Amino acid sequence: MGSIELLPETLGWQEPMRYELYYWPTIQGRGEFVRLALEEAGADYIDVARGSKQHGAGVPALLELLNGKTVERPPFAPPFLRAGKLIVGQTANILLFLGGRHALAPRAEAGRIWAHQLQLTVADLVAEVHDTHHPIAGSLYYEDQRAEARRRAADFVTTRAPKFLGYFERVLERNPAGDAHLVGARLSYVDLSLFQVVAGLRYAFPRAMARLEKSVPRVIALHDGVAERPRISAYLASPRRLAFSEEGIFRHYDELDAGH
Ligand SMILES: N[C@@H](CCC(=O)N[C@@H](CS)C(=O)NCC(=O)O)C(=O)O
Repeated sequence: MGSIELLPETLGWQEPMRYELYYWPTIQGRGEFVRLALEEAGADYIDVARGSKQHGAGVPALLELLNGKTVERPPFAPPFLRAGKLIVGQTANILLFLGGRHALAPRAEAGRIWAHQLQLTVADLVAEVHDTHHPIAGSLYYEDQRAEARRRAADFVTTRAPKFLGYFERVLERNPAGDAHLVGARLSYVDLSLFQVVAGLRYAFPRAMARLEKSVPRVIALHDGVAERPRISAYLASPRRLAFSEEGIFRHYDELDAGH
């Protein structure tokens, strides 16, 4: 992976440092939004929980920071990112941090806040996607909430997914700098996240997406453009990109897709 960055002295480091991403090792999940930003930035990072226990990594290292009694600012849940002494949690907050450091967001405040606003909207969408298969409780098996999942997913594919994707389509349409990007004239972390949303929705709800895609051509064009970026296409073809599965957030249960 690419360049080594210097963190500003105000954050307490002068040494070149490697980011440590902490996320569940076997799924894309919310960690994927961070991975995509790190990959596009060519940042030097390790995916700690995917490393081996012998080298002080693996899930125990993640749990140590999550549950450790001495962490002054403990994250609530993965993903979180360690940058030297700083531990940053919440996907949208991690991206706010990385966006500023790797030119993946505008520098000016209005643009930065706009990007963050859109990312928080992605987070809302992700939570609703999760709830299509776990509408009652994350601690229960899907099989224990199938009836509720069917009702929830039916509303998601007919009402919520069109509303969210239609919103991002309008944002693209109204961008004064052109409809290739959500924010300004350049790629931002929000574009990377919208790519992931489209890829995930296609995996989870292929029939619903086949219908919906016709009404959001700019969103689909953005997805395709991101997939073709050299660092992203290399990442997608690499073993670092985990496959979608029924363990992650975007799950394919045929009975939850449209037309059932
Ligand atoms: N709002 C947080 C949600 C984090 C989250 O829910 N992480 C999941 C994995 S994707 C988790 O492990 N949650 C445990 C829990 O909520 O108890 C974010 O966007 O990062």
